[in-house]
Amino acid sequence: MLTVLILLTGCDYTSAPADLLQAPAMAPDKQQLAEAVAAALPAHSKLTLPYADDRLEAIRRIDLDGDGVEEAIVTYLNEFSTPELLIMKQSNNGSGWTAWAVINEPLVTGLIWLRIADLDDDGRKEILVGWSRSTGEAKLLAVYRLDEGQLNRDNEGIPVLQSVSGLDYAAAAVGDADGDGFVETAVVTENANTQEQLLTVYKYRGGKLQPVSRLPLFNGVNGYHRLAVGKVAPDRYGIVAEGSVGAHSWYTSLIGWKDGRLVQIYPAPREWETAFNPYGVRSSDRNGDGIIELQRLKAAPGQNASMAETYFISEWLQWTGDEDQPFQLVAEEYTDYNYDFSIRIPNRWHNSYTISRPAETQPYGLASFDYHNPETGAQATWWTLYAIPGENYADIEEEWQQNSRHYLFLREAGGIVYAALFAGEPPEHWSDEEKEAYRALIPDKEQLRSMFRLELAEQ
Ligand SMILES: [Ca+2]
Ligand SMILES: [Ca+2]
Ligand SMILES: [Ca+2]
Repeated sequence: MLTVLILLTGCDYTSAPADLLQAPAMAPDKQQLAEAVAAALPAHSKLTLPYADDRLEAIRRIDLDGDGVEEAIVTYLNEFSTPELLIMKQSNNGSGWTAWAVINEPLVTGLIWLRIADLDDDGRKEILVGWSRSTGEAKLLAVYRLDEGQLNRDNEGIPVLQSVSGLDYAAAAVGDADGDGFVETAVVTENANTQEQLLTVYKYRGGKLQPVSRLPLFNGVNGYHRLAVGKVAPDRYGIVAEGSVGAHSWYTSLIGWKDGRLVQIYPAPREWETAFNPYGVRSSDRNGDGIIELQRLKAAPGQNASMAETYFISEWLQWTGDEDQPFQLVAEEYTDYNYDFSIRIPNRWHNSYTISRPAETQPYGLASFDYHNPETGAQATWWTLYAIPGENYADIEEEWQQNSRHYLFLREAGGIVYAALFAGEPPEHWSDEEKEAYRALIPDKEQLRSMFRLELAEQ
């Protein structure tokens, strides 16, 4: 229905998978909005998503002005493939949607980031937009607010909402950075001449982003790409900054406060090298307790493989705020970024497991989870995670059944069946004690099910 309508009105949804933009079965009010959007956008526009965004909606509904009625913000590429935003308002009697204003900026090439938050706690939300500009120019972070006074008309008579504040930036995030209950904006800027990487925390006051504190960051990065802002220990707030280094490494830094000024908490000078990871990391609140954990990659023990073939385990570390024991391990996981799943490692496995490449005779096997005794060197597979194309699963399942193998269907998603195949018994020549240790740690089916998590589906 929607697709047909959109094609008729001259814009289409092909810039992102259609199912990311709208649920297939649309409630009538959603459909009404989608029709209004299609009619309001210029011919040959395409809905788009900010490319560093975790919300997969090109049409977002949110009450911007605090009057209890939702507005809609639409992100799209106009007929010249230039990114713009359209704000739609509902008519007073709730009978429909009308275009209120467009947000655009001269000479921008891409829409990076969009956040909507009440920055000054006045009950009205501000709109933060990260724009990319042509090569060699810093990205632009601009703040907008619904205000008739900020409306100008462009030469075609279309109302355009002017930004109230704007600055160059490399990375930005919004959140309560200092624990005062209000949101701040954390921004990293890079100076192309001096290579300086500067973190600034801003409060939005009097219609402007006002700097509160600044801290130079480690500048041996290609650039900082991700910031996370909020609670970083049970009673501490701050910022986690992550940047790429060299070809594929990443660097992580945790910044907190001392006497109202930003200070670097991690890495401390003596643990400098621990802040580097061999591949990309994304620190976040992984265990759902409201506190951001640092992600750290370590090679699964007992491997003798090239870097590219090595399995890495993610350790999720939470800052305690205590100087003697500054970090606490809250979770270990194995994540496969090609197939987008994670295996949560049970605590009882810690120091008794590793991950290995499944034997060549096992097609579709991605990773084997092994008993591993670091003292004796004993290692044997408990079970192997399979990702099997849906059309092949029946054949493989039949083979497993004919061979009386124990296996577990975990999930089917995106045409892939995820399943676990149990290995069986530990090697004959092991000591009884080692065999017992092996058996004691085999997960049962319920435990294994709870260890498996599909990242995309469960975000
Ligand atoms: Ca506000
Ligand atoms: Ca705050
Ligand atoms: Ca957490």
